[in-house]
Amino acid sequence: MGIPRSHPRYQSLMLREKLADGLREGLVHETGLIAHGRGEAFDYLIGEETIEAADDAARVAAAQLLLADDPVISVNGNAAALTAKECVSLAKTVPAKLEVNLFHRSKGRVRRIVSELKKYGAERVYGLNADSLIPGLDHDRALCEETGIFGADVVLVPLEDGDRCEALKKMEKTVVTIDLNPLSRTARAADVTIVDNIVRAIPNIERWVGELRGKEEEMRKIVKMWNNEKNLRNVLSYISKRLNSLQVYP
Ligand code: PTJ
Repeated sequence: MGIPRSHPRYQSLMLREKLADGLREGLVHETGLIAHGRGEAFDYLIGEETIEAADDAARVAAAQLLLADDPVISVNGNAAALTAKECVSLAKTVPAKLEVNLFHRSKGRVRRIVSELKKYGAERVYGLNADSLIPGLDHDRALCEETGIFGADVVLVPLEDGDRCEALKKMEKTVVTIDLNPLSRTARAADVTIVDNIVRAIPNIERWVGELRGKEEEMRKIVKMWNNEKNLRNVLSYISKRLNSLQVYP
């Protein structure tokens, strides 16, 4: 569909188109469209921009990825449809491994997402040869690779469901998430929650990786000082102040 650039909702409509294309190409699960709708609603509430609290979280996320021994970026259908190129670029910059991990898992969809990431230059993508299980999960999202997510110390899990986030925490991994819903179980269980649209958050983490690389002392300090609960409270307070200040008829 040709959406004119002049359309006031151009960016948002383009993201919908990307997801619809992703569904047709077999990257996105049907329910991914519903998940995106929920994300859109929260994006509206924060003003469809990276707010300060999200930028702070992206900075800590970059520090966590740089300080990690074995960082992994987990990619699902929505993440692949919206940010395959950006995920590959971030993985190369850190460097971090990429693993496809799906809630509604099918071998075909894992294969298609792996190819999509390779199309943008990923050399190795984990996920097809799942040989390990994340303990405590009784659905397919438990399936992962021993040398990928299973063995990682820091995992970036965008657009996640709460269960896996909690299970990864129980494995003593550091979990970084990107979730527009500051009230989700994932947002509350993760060590670092970036409340931002994935399309803005991934490039922003990469920008911070560039800024922080080599500044080990500074990175250790910001990781130590980080309080995720406080940051989520800041997001909620930002949203409520913003809503109070909005006029229905400007
Ligand atoms: O590809 P699969 O099979 O792994 O399935 C992926 C989905 C997203 C369908 C699956 O993980 C799922 O059902 O997720 P949930 O439980 O709906 O959670 C998704 C979260 O991501 C929600 O809290 C949304 O608000 C949030 N979200 C949706 N779109 C975006 C987003 N957060 C950031 N950027 C977005 N574009």
